[in-house]
Amino acid sequence: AAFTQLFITEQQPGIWLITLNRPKALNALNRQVLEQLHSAIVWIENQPDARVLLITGSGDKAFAAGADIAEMKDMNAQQAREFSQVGMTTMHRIESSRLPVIALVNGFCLGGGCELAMSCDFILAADNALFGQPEVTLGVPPGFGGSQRLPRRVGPGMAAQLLLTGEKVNAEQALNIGLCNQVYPAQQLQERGIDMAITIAKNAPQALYHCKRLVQASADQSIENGCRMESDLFGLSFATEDQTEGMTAFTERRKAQFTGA
Ligand code: CO8
Repeated sequence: AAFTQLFITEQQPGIWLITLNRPKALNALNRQVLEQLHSAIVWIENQPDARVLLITGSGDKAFAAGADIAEMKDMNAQQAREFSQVGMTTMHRIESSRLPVIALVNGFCLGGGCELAMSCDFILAADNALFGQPEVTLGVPPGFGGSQRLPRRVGPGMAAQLLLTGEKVNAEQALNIGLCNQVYPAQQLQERGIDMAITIAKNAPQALYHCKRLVQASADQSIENGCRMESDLFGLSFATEDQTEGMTAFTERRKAQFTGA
């Protein structure tokens, strides 16, 4: 496939980076970008050695400044609902990826951009990051899952404040409310993100996937159901070679070499 709106690079063995590439439009998410992003994730997952996925924006101004307003402006209700579904599908595909996915947020991360970042497992931010859900200033609510993912990240009260004011928060404020996990100098963001991805990639792939699913389940299920799911996945992991390798390596006082089997 030709990815005209994205760069896809393997930064380190198994560590893949998708860079949104519409810097002149501050990486605004139009239909083509959303569809290519979806295809790119599937393509990367099909690389057997892929371990971690990073998503960032090209240029030094933006991760993504939202869904493409020019493309949306004249849509009717039916078309808008359909466009929303395209975005929703891509966001859900990221969330349910077999790979850990980290958003590296450089600059503006607004509307659909923030919704994209929140579909990732977690967010690392540059010190110039600006987050927000300014949809209400355009006369609409969020359309790519922001009303559901933001409260899960920052709690309902803070989510309501951000959604109702439409105001932006800077990297430090985003850190304080738990929207991003770390803030780095902009020039270091990519390198630090890759370092964290390398740390993650050393761990057992199936265990990582179980953790990811369990964290997501915690938002939607009773603690009883979530803990039952944890027991099930814990049990399942004892049927993997990586469990044997991980625990054997510990007793042999060496580093485990996980294969994903
Ligand atoms: N869509 C399309 N183009 C955009 C967008 C966008 N979201 N954001 C920026 N651009 C374009 C500008 O039009 C401009 O293009 P040009 O040079 O051709 O005029 C270029 O990017 C640079 O932008 P600015 O000149 O405005 O740069 P500034 O540094 O002056 O300002 C801002 C940067 C503050 C980020 C400003 O561009 C801005 O406010 N952008 C819009 C932010 C926003 O409101 N985002 C939310 C969009 S709504 C949304 O995401 C809903 C998601 C769900 C959709 C549901 C489907 C129906």
